[in-house]
Amino acid sequence: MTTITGVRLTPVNIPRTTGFVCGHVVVELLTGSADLVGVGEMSDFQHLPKYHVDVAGLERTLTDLLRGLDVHAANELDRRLQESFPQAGNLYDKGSVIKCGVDIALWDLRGKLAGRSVSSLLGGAVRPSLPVAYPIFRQRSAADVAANLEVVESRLAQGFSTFRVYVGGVLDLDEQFLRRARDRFGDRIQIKSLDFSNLLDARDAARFIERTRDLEYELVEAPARERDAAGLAFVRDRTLMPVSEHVYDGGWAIRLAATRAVDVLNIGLFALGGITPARRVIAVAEAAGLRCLIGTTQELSIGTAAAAHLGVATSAVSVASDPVGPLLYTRDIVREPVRYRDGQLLAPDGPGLGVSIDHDRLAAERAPLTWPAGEVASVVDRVGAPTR
Ligand code: GAE
Ligand code: MG
Repeated sequence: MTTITGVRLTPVNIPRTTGFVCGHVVVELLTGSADLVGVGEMSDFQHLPKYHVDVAGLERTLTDLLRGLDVHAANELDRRLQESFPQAGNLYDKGSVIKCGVDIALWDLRGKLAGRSVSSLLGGAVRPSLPVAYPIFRQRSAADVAANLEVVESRLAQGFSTFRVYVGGVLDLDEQFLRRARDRFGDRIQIKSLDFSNLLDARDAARFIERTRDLEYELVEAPARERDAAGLAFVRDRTLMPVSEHVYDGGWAIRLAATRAVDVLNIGLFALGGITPARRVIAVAEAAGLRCLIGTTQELSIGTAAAAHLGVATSAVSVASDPVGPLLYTRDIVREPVRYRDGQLLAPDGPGLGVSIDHDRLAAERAPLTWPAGEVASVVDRVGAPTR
């Protein structure tokens, strides 16, 4: 029996290429053997509401919660995590981010003990790699439109041909970007989705879809206010566009299925609390005949590796997924970052998640999580440095 002897949490602040700094917490589950440590990541706490968790206090809490438990006591470990961090029912619930970090470290540990990759523990890969869509962040000025067209050009040259376009801010600029992208790149690019991020109500989202539907995109994500299943169903029926929405818990997944509000469930490990609860939601999708994609908050390599293992081992994931964090951040804290090939994310070879912490890098990045003064809009859009 291998027991958990302690939990080590290390906060890091990693800037994106846009200058926006995201705080993450690296998780190490200790076992008493220096050679056997489970690694996880509480990814991207830089979402509203604008506060951070007390990392030292959380480390003590998690140590008390997990110490002495058998690594293979998955039911008891999950019960304790769910009981102590109940689902809040919103996308950026910090409790879910915390559970996710621990859960993926437990999968890593079990994989290391078995000498097998996490995807192998999940039943084996059903595809060699995970197709992903590269995100184009929301246009806030005419200059953004021009700059984002260049992003498409350069990512195309690197093998990414599927894009996800954030919309719902300045609609005229959104439309301008979409039209110019189609004119310039034609069918060399696929637009997987317009992601409305719940910024518009359903009627306004439907109007925008009607005015841009000639631009050929595969689906629309979150085209209604948060938790408005009736609004999503309205958009789906009115526009006949396939709809995807983020899932925050099993109850919401069941409601989305029962109200015929969506075609696709967006399965974000950060939102659901890790691989273990995500599998329960995937079972709902399978029972309801819905397709899935693996969503993202934009993780570093550890969180992205977890998404990759789940994605390659889940046949319901038949829509391009979203995790491209390692391409958006300027630095990482692992020895070998996860890799992308021809627009697909590769699940690292195991054992476990197949990524290992570079302790020099981790020490260099270690710093308290902070919230510099800045505009809420830049937090939502993930584009500007959150400083004035
Ligand atoms: O890049 C980001 O951090 C985004 O905010 C991200 O968390 C979400 O947009 C997410 C989504 O699909 O809504 O990727
Ligand atoms: Mg989204």
